[in-house]
Amino acid sequence: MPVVDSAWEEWLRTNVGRGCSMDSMIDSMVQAGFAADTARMAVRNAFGVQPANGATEAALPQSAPQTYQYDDPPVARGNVIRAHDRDVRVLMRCERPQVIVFADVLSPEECGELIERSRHRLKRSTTVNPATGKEDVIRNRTSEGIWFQRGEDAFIERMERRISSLMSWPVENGEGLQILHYGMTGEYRPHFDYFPPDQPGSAVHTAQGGQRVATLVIYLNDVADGGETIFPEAGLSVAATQGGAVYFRYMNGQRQLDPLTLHGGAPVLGGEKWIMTKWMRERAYG
Ligand code: PD2
Ligand code: ZN
Repeated sequence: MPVVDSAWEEWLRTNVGRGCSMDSMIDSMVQAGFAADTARMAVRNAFGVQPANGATEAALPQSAPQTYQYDDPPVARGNVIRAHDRDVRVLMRCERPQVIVFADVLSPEECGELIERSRHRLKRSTTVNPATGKEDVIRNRTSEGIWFQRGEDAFIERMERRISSLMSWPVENGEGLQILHYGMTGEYRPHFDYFPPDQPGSAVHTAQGGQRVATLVIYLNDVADGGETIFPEAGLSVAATQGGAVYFRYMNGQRQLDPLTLHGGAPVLGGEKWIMTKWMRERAYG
């Protein structure tokens, strides 16, 4: 008989976030071989329900979180967006999840300069451990990275002004720019960029600036093969082309988080991959 291990806990969290009903989740677990009582208890726990003795399913409070409500993203409409000092072309917009693909966010010279400034400063990337909030080097993320401080110099400040204008979100709410390098086979397995609200480690990160609301990943080189940014729940894949970028927004005006923004960096199958990432917060950061 299966047990409710960390993989099942993740499944429970994801499906609650997606707005699945308790009954459908209990059915799925029973079909997977769980005893009905075990399945019911695990699902009720995941919904945060503590039934009084003898309470029936029908009498339980409806505590399922609402499904994510898509409100208008802040990014300007149109096929070309004037972003501070540069015209950026829109290649694709997806409404659910909210994803926008851009071309020409950076010039080839700007991409080259960012790579050259970073090459000698790279360190193996870390990921936030959701339980502790500490940074861990883990297998899910085989890349090396560096951070630029916000407004570190005039060049970085110009990049930040452009990105802020494109994302229509204040420069002050941005984390410092991060550069990542992936070698052959390097990847970043699917994850959320927001801090999971139900995990104790997230409070450390949201104490300053609040939750992350949106991400812009900018590609600094053409990747010969693989290395796409993938959105497995949406069936979307964005190819890495120099100066292009993918924007995705996962927090709406009601502070709900969109589970369809699960995303990853597919393994690099040929050549290497350089990206620059900007994460925006709810409020001023840093
Ligand atoms: O390298 C990427 O394409 C990628 C994909 C998903 C980067 C990130 N997430 C990230 O840095 O959060
Ligand atoms: Zn990410």
